[in-house]
Amino acid sequence: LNLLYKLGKLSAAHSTASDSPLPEPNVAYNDKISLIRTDITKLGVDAIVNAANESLLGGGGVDGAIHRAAGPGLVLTYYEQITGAYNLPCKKVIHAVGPVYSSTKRKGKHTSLLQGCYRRSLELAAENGCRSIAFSALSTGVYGYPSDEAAETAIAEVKKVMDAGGADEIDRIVFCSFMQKDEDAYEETIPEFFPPM
Ligand code: AR6
Repeated sequence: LNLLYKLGKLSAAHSTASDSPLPEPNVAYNDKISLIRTDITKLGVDAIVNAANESLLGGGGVDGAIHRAAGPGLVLTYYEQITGAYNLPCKKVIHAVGPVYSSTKRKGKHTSLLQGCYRRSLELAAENGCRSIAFSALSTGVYGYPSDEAAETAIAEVKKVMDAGGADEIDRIVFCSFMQKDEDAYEETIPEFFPPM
């Protein structure tokens, strides 16, 4: 993959971009955006974004993994949109409730809900002094959002926030995928919005 060629340069940049160590991303698109396929609970970024639900009690998927790795303290504070990370290596967890996908619903509705998750998470990260953030692929598991549509919405919204200066205080934005289908969707879509350096 020709996008891998910047990895050497990227890892040098990473050591200064944040005081949180991060495993080598799979692909770097510029100094700020990268893609990694891993278990998000292992990432030592300032904030990870959980794909939560409205019950506030945790659940399956990435939510369950985060709760198991964080330990029981997380449940106590989970009514907040941003919490401490307890036993996780990150510093904060942002709990975003993505939309349930329905192909029969008006497309604009779930698109705007998913956009709001990415926008609000970046706002919360910036407000809380987080310099690095890793997003799980919100709504693409139990909530059934098609990977390509979700990736396009996620990446376009992050770019929009960046272009408006809303992520100026954030050094690193990581799209963390877990399944091959989501990694493929990001790999295809990110270069449309962030051409490789
Ligand atoms: N690290 C990173 N990504 C993960 C991990 C992990 N450890 N485990 C799963 N994923 P989902 P949703 C990916 O179902 O669709 C929960 O029960 C997964 O491959 O976790 O937003 C909540 O409590 C997928 O790409 O979240 C809600 O009830 C992505 O995380 C509901 O599921 C999101 O899949 C939310 O559904």
